[in-house]
Amino acid sequence: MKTSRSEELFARAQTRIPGGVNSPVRAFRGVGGAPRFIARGEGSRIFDVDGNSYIDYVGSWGPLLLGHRPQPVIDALREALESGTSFGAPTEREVELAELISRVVPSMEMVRLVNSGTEATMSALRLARGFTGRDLTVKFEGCYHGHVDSLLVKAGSGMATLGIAATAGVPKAFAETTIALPFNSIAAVEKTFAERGDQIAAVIVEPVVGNMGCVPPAPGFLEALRELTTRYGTLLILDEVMTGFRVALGGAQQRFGIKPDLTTLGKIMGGGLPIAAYGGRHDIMRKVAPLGPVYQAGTLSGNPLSVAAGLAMLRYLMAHPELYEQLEQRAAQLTAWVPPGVTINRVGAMFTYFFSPEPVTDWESAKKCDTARFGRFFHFMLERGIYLAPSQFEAAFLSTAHSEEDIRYTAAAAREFFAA
Ligand code: HOZ
Repeated sequence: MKTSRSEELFARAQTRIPGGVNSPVRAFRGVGGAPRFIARGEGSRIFDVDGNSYIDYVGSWGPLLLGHRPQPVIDALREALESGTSFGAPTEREVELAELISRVVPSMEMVRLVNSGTEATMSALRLARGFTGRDLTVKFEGCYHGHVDSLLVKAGSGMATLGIAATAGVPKAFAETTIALPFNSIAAVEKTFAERGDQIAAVIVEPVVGNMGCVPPAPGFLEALRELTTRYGTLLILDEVMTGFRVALGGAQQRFGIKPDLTTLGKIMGGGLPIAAYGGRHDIMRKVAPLGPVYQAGTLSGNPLSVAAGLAMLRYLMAHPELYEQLEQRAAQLTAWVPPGVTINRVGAMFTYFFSPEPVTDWESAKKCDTARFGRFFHFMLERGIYLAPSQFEAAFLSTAHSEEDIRYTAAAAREFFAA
């Protein structure tokens, strides 16, 4: 496979961009080698600058539930572009998008649009502190909620990939407002609440973790979080940036029947454009400026292009509920065969091949994976035109554009690797 143009670009990029990339995991440090520079995408495939084509299981890290360049999103963007790119003033479509989100995710009684998942979690957390008058947050080891200062404690995703336990640049006082507990441990949460429950503003959790690889909640875990937070007057924030509109139309909260106080959304809700949202109970959201004292703002918030793409995406998903069954079946087909020495976790159309024979239920078990072998698997698949996330600690994402043939080809390549 010829990769010289990607290599050239990577060398050039590294002189002007830290690590040659604009988000760390893309640098391939978790698997070695030079990243492929992508020229375009279509359906289930991406094409690099050397002309190689890959079946794409990254899907822009989750947003592309309909694959690359889905017609409804492209049409909506073309139309929106005719009217302007940014106004910094309210538009009709923002109202429509907020209404639609509330309809699909009923716990989001009011919604504020922002530009990225990081902004959504940062704002939700500030709101939780402003609403409760408390400072502490409980998060879970291996969960990643964007690069919010106080949440970069034992975080997953790039921090896990690069082995950074606590990032430089976060004041100690900020980090000390966060209590990181093992995911899926009800006992740890109960103990923490018994000791400091009256100081905890929020519990924030990825209801299905995507950022240490895919790790589902143990039966009863989310329910216990709901019960404990209610008992102590703490807000429960479900970070559905990855799971929203993916594990079910109404996200993980629909799939697992949990009603959070606040929700954060991103990725799919923008149809591949930068947009995110936070929202929840009326009484909490009414604390957000200009109604209340919790300040949050943004010039590009509710950007007309992102809103148009998001509306087109969500309308399509609402009109085609059957696609979730198709995604479920295809993902089940792809992950049906469990290779020796591997654990596969899957929830709907997100999954991870963990290179560990043990169940992976939290960060302690995830970090036991054989990352060097994962790296060899990654490159074996890449050479065969299959593009997986370049880290053991990220999830793979399936789209409706992945055909049965894509799935068969991918499964056959995986069997070939494990047979060798
Ligand atoms: N950290 C995000 C995935 N969990 C985004 C990675 C990227 O866009 O490079």
